[in-house]
Amino acid sequence: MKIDNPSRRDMLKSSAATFSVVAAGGIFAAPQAANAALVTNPKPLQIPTLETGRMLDGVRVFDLDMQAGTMGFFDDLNTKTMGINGTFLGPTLRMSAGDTVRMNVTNNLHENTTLHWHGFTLPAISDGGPHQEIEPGATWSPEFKVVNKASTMWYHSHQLHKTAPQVWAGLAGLIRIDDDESTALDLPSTYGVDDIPVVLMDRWFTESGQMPYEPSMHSRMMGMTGNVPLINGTVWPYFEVTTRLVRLRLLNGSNGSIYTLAFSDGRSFDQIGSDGGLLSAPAPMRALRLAPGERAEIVVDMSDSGSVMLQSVASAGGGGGMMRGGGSPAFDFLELRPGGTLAASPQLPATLVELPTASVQGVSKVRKFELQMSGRGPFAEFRINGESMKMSRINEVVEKGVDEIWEVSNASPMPHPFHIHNTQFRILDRNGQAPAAGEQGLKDTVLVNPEERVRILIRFDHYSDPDTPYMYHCHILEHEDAGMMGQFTVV
Ligand SMILES: [Cu+2]
Repeated sequence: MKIDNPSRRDMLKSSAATFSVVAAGGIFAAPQAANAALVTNPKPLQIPTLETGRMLDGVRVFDLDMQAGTMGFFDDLNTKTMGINGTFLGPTLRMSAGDTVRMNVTNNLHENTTLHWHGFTLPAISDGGPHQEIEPGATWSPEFKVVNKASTMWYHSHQLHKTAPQVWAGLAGLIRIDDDESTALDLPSTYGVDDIPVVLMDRWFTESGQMPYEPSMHSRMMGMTGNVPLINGTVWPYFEVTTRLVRLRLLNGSNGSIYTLAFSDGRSFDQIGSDGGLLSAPAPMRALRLAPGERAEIVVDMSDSGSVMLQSVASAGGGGGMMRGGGSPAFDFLELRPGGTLAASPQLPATLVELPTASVQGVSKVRKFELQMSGRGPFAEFRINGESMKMSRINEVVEKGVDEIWEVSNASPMPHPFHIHNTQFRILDRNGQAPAAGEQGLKDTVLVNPEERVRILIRFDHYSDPDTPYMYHCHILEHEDAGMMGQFTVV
């Protein structure tokens, strides 16, 4: 398949050049856009409000208002945005395993929307997918028990054909789940102090500071990417570090960018968690590839007291070039700036949680999913197993409580992050090779590279409903909106 010019590589090159950082007066000087209008000084990282909800008859209740507003990303410019209980993104919702939660989601927008609890195991009617539309002025109040483990989840719009523009505008937020196991571990866990929410995104800003959702033909094919990196909605943020160890809860909340994350001085860090919870042991690494929808919790040691930049490093990816390998853009995301003497941190535990071995012994049910792109420009088609998403079609019926192997293969020339609702699965292998340490834990989204076949071990333990389906789909939101999505029920 051939993709139109301009190539993504050229686009990324020019954006990197436009926003390059020059060293002057400090390790990292204020970056300035070539366009004089898009100016800002480095700003303290915005930490989303931590909401613990209110207790009502033993139920933890969150009130979430989806609304339009404006945001001052740049000096003297107001950008039209959407947010939840605010003008861009939403609060971090904190809950504990075993809680029963109720979400009162009110749609104050002028269009239909939904709110999906990404990563959660929950009843299909509470999932917040395309079947749980909320009309303007209406309130939707799903209730479910938190059966997931301590983890970093998130919530975002999942409106049919409109997920990409609505998330682009800002309809997303983080969820933090704690449990007894995580609380007993001596990990950095003070929100906003040594346990930091890090929502990674990029947005395309116009000269007037607006970020309209107007994808080119190229962006519809490759996923919408931007020229300005944002962390928690902050342009050019720094975080003042006060402790020796810092835990970052990373979410790739972008529409279509795969980031290769690393620190500017090449220091190593430990990954301690994946999408659905903590790993069995810290996994040391120097770079981490994070695709849209994926989360990773990492711990970085700041005891040397030097400033360091969390970057997305330009990479052509594996497999020979941007198109085949899924390259990442060059962005300076977040400066970690130690201030004064750092408070001592407990040593990172050598082991974290016990995870059962992912074994295929006795598993006989295998389902195959092939990710497909065909055509180009206005005739581009996005399918899974030959079918584009159709609300009235149930593609798969899965039996509750039965182990299955899902084989996800990529027959297209670019990588796709494959996300499955209502589950945390385990990656068995990629083209027969065992996954890297950071991918051996609980996952709900897995990046499938071109010509790759990823096998996962999956089971739906908790709920059944023959009428309401869950989704599986590519988490490049332009692909999802264009039909790279299917539906399954659990019976
Ligand atoms: Cu895709």
